[in-house]
Amino acid sequence: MASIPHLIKKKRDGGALSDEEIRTFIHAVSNKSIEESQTGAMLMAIWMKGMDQQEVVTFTREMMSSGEVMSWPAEWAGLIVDKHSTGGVGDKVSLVLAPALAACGCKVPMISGRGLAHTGGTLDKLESIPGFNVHQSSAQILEILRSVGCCIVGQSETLVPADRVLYAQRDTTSTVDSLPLIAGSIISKKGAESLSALVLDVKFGRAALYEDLSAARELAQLLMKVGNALGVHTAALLSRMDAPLGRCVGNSVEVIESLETLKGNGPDDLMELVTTLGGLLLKMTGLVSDLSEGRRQISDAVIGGAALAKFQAMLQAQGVANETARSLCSAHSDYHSVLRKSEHQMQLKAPADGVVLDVAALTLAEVLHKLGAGRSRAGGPVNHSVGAELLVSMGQRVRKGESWLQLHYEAPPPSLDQISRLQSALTLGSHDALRSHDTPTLVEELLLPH
Ligand code: IUR
Repeated sequence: MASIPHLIKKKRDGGALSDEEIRTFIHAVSNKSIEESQTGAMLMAIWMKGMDQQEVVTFTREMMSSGEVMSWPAEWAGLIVDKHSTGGVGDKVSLVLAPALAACGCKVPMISGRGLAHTGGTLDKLESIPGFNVHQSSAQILEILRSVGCCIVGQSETLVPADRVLYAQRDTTSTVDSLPLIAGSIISKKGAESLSALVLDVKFGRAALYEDLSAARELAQLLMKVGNALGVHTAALLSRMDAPLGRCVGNSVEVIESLETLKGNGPDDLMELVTTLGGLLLKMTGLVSDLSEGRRQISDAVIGGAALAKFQAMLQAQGVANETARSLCSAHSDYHSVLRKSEHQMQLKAPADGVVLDVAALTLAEVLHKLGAGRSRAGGPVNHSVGAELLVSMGQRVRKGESWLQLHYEAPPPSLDQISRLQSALTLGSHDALRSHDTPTLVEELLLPH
């Protein structure tokens, strides 16, 4: 068997690692028989020299096999689905999509993440609901899928342990942004869920992992190839992430917007993404024969209340008291009788007459992160009640002094510089500028498996 220094040298010199060599490396990572310096050196060699497709598939398969691989009852064959997003601002798609898919007959063992850099995390959002428990064992997940059809949980200790080690070391060795390492990390976890179908929401734009559309497309194509090679029917869409999705950014404010969406009052952009991602999954499972029928079924599940009923059942199954879940999901909910409201609110006002031409998601997210909506260190707390709500939409005409952004904050209050950054996130222009400004499409491209 080749020694670890030999494998590092081979990759450093631009060679392709054999299946056996990749297996040796991942085994050494999983059973901790490799030094941290060696893992770091290999990660940097992969970052610099890349991997061919065969290497990425083997790397991903070996990572997947480093821990538990879930198994499901035979009668669910073809119906186990999930989605992955590369991270956005105001992206609350999972909270609406998981119950909508369950209402359409799918089984959704959704494994989500926490906030990363300026982007929000689904688990952080759900934890603003008192009692919600993201830690569920495999046996509990199976039971929730049997009784409800969907759950949203964190990655357990036993699922892809090699990713836990590699991910932490990628962070400290500046090797996060490597296509093979990203693909291995994301798809190994989805493979370990033993999915029938997976849809990827790969973002591009100013607040996305990759600003450039072609770079996002390259990642999407690689993720699709690796997913399909591992036997998961995988499709992707490329969606724009310049402005926040919906009107709310934060944790509990996004839960409220998700609940409103499940009550039929969702913003158009969020509904478009939910119905497209869900429609693709319904088509891939064979539950519908074309995308437009899939979109219609997802939309009906959301508008008609079936998805809301699933969401309520999921909350109860994941530890939320029945009375709390009922109150959040009732028609005229007083959300703040359940979700903690921030101690302070402030309304920012438009500085002049004009038309809203742009809302910069990245600027909003960075300021909110500093105000406590995100983590200042790995494993640190988030303040669930910090967030912002846009009171205007793109293209809307506003008057000088009109409130356009509601900020929810706690001590210490935002500095003058932070307020001015928030103000600069919204761009005002003339009506003529709006006319010459094409409304950008949200979903730019669909990439379907053959
Ligand atoms: N999310 C993951 O699970 N893995 C990654 O490498 C990235 C995001 I970037």
